[in-house]
Formats: sequence, structure tokens, C-alpha cells
Amino acid sequence: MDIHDLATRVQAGERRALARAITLVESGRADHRAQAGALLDALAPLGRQALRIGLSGTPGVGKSTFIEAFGMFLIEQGLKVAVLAVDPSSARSGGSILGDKTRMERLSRQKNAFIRPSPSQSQLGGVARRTREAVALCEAAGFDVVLIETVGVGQSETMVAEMSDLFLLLLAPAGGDELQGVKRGIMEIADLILVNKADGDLKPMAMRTCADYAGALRLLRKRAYDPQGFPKAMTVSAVTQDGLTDAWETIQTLIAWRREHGHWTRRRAHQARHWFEEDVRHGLLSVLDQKDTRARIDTLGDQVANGQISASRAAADILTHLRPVRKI
Ligand SMILES: Nc1nc2c(ncn2[C@@H]2O[C@H](COP(=O)(O)OP(=O)(O)O)[C@@H](O)[C@H]2O)c(=O)[nH]1
Ligand SMILES: [Mg+2]
Repeated sequence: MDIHDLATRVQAGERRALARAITLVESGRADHRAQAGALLDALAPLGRQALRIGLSGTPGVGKSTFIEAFGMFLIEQGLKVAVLAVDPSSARSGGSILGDKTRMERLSRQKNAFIRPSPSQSQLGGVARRTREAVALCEAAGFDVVLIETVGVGQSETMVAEMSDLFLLLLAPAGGDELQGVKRGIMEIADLILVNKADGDLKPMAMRTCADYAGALRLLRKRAYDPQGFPKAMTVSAVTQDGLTDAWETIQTLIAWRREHGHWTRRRAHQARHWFEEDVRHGLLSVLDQKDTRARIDTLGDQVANGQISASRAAADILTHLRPVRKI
């Protein structure tokens, strides 16, 4: 593969080249990893930055419908939009966004849109690296907005928030005065809560739900990187497109403030450091899965079990014999 040629074509915004480049960063093969590294290095000096928006919500709240509507809205504003999906469960389900592509039919036909289903991969650490690299490729290809979608399960939200400039939480209208069991940790990383389906019969309930969440957000600790009035809760309808303009203006207000006050740069720097450390951690842990290490652990494990050697001495033996691997 000619990496220089691929870089040139990604840089020119060729979608097929971008798709190939993402396939390359998704590969676990050592030679592909090396090529992916070279490709990313070749594209890095461009310094292109997109607005990275993380988006989460439980199945059925309308993520796909919202992305289709919001993506079309952004394209009408003259922007180029990329959609990436992170679905840690896709190894089992076979990639939920694939079925979703039918919900993004209009968007997927736009020349200024790029939609990439989630690769199937069970390990979140690997998913994080692949997704980050795919984001970097979309930025190099000149996309203005990169939407990173994730289903509301497990730790994937935290991971997506750690690679986004802004994190959106999509909720559905809910009856009663119970907040919808949204975990506090998720509330704390949300920059904007959008209560979707604020249309037809559901509208009054959506407005009540929105007020409930606005109240809940006010109870959270003030964050240094938010201007007055944030994080915010708003209503939208992905179907009627009501509220999309408001949501976009709110996003722009928040981002402009964060840029002006240095939080944008600081957040990205912090994230870069975070992912560097995660990669080191991930790389170290993967050493334990190497065949010879595994065998040594098993052998020493037997000896520890029958009292031939102490646990701490066996552990010290393993640790002194670890050889770091480059593959992550
Ligand atoms: N009334 C209404 N229904 C919606 C809206 N957005 C999505 N839906 C419906 O909610 C269901 C789930 O939507 P989908 O986009 O697949 O949700 P996802 O699982 O979060 O991706 C579908 O039947 C949609 O038609 C909306 O704004 N209003
Ligand atoms: Mg969906």
C-alpha cells in the first residue's frame, strides 16, 4: 500500500480513501499498525481540527434519527459531517449501526457526509485507540463536525467523552417524577442534555422531563470549563426537526466560550495526555496475554497453589521477566 498516496487522497477529502484509511487503523496486524502510524504521522502536520461531538443515549431514544436530522441540518449550513460509532457490544450484535444506516438514508447519500459503522471488537481499550485514530483521519480529511455515537452501556460514554470537545446526552420523554435512572456519572460528563421526541402527544411530557433534568443539572457541582447556565437541558424533535437550530446555537455558544477562555486547548491537551497514558497501560497489560508470559504465570500459579513458592515472590519473578511489546 502506498501510504503517501493514501495520505494525499485522504487530505483531498476522498471518501473512499478515508474509508480505506480507517480500515487500516482498525487492523490489529503488525504491518498494518506500522502503516497506520506512518499515515497518521503524515497527516498530523495539517493541524486540521473538527468539532468533535460525543453523543450517547440508550437504544430507542432516537440517536440514529437525530443524527440523520442534525447531520442534514449541519450540511445545510455548509458543513461537512462525519459520523463514527462506538458500540462495545457490536462484537455480539454484529454492529447495530449497520441496521441504523437505513435511518440515516438521506445523510448517507450526501457527498459532504461520511458514516462509519462500529468495528466489532470486544476490548474497550482497542476500541478507544481505533476510534481516536478514525477521528483524526476524519479531521485530516477536512470534516468540520465529527459525531461520535455510542449506546448508553458500560464505560463507553466516558471513553467517548474523553475524545470529544462536547458531550451530548439524548433522552426520551418519561412519565412520572423519576429521573430515568441516568447514572450520576453520565450526568456529570454531559454538556448538553437533549430530550428528544418533543412532538405530538409526547411534547408536554418531553417538556416536563426537560425541566426535571434542568433541575438535576443545577444540583451538580459547577465545572470550571462551563459558562453561566451550562450544562443545559433542551427539548428537540428529530422527526419534526424542532429545536435543532436552538441546539446548534447553544453548542456554538458553549464552544466559542470555551475557545475564548482556553478550555478547548486545555481539554484537548488533557485528553492527549490521558490517551497516551491509557495506551501505555493497555500495552503493559497486553504483555500479560503473551503466550510465554501466560505459560510462566500458569506454572508459577501451580507452585503458589501448592505452597512451593510465596505469592509475592512469584509475582516478583513474573514482573522482572516482563518484556514490553509494541503491539497494542
Ligand atoms: N415521535 C418521535 N419519534 C422519534 C423521534 N426520534 C426517533 N423517534 C422514533 O424512535 C424510535 C427509535 O429511533 P432510533 O433513531 O432508531 O433510536 P436509537 O436506537 O437511539 O438509534 C424510532 O421508531 C423512531 O422513529 C422524534 O423526534 N419523535
Ligand atoms: Mg440507532
